[in-house]
Amino acid sequence: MTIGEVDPDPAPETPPVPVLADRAAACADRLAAADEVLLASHIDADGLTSAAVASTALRRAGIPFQTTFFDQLDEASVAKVADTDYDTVWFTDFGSGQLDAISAAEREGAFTPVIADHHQPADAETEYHLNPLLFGLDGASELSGAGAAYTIARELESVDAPLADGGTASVETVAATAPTTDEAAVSTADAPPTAGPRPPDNRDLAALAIVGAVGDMQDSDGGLAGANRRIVAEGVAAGALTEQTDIALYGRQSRPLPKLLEYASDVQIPGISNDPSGAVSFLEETGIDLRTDGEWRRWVDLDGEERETVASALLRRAVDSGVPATQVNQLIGTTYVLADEAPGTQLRDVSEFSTLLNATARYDRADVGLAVCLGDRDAALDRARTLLRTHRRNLSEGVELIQSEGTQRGESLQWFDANSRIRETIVGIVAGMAVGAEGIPRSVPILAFADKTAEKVKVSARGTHRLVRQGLDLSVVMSEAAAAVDGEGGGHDVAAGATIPADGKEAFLARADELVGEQLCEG
Ligand SMILES: [Mn+2]
Repeated sequence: MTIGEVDPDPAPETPPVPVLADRAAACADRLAAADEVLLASHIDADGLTSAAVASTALRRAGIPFQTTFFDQLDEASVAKVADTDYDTVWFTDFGSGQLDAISAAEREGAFTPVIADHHQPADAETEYHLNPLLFGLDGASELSGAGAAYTIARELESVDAPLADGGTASVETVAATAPTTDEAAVSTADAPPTAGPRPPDNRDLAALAIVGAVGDMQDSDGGLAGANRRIVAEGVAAGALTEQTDIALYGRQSRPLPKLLEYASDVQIPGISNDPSGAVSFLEETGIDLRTDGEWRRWVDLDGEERETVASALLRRAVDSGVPATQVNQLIGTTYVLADEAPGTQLRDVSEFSTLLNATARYDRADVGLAVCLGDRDAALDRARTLLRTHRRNLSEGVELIQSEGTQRGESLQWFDANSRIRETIVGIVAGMAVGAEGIPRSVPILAFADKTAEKVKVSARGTHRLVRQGLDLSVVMSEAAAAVDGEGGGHDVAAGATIPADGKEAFLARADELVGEQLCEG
């Protein structure tokens, strides 16, 4: 196993995604011209990192702003935004899919939108709309919401910062509460401004942009690709990120060695995966020291030689037990490390960082996740870790529930109705994790329903890249099937969601089944 790094980009003045540069510059100019900006972002790991990238860039540029989060941008939340006094609203990690509602508000003079998103745009237009899909890039795999925000952040560098370095501290840096309920108005709350001098450029924010991309699962098939690779290169050049070839198991930084192997679920290795004593005896056979002062060591505690010993033994074991070569190859992959974070913490590894953020966002604590992104390593980080423990328990209980009950089969899809037994904010993650287990085939997409309110149901849909290659586009399925029952939906081809009236479930399901059937038949 060798450790390799990407070539550092020698030219910080080169835009990270050249094809987006003009649009990013126009967006930055519009933001710089605003008296005060309302920053509205999505509640998930990509949305939180988007908000962190955007708010740090605004603060450094001396542009006053407030931040707010929505778990879903719909007509009601756009109306709430329109009711505020802000004349400029920067939407990150959402906005494109709701462009019809947003551009209608713009035409009425409510606000000027600036959008940094990567979801499928609705059929409407606005001037300051930055989305990779508008420029021939793949929004599902090449650039995330945080990456889109990053391209604008790089253009905001050239904006003067009269207040930020003026010492008067009159710039109000504001983090958000989490107005996720339907009743909540746009609300914002004070947060301590992040200290420190303004760096020479915003390339350090590439690290957060990559956490967002990985949080949106853009690193499948051997690391990040496309526009994301340029952002990685900028992060490496700025010293914020390192790229390594390493064992591709979740938890390299924080999990005890036996758990690292036991919990690894992407590639099933007989006698190790889901086998606590098997994982321990496998490690004992490698002959490396497994404990320090009685405590299990973690992957990050091993030196290069020890890592190589364990990785080679693991590959050998996989091959010997008949794991297909394509899967064996997946055990080693490209990993990304946040160079400034302490080794052995979740923040050091982009995958673990993004999971930590999801654990805050999905439990109405976007403020905690944002504070961690902005540098809080005390109370907010403690709180985030507690939330993560709860999140893990809920995920494994949710997966167990789906596995024990199995899915219902339609013609072209499978579905599971969790009612209130799985939180609607994590039902999509749970459905994705459950796919591939016994009785839950990968050959058709899965739809999972969970109650949102008494009247509304959340639907999360997950497919596979193979199904997408066969023609599946869940973004279209969710938006069209939702429209058929007066709901709203959208997202990506491989993962999408909708909110529908509770009494529209059956009609929604029938329409979705039909649409998936048509897509897979034509594709
Ligand atoms: Mn996203």
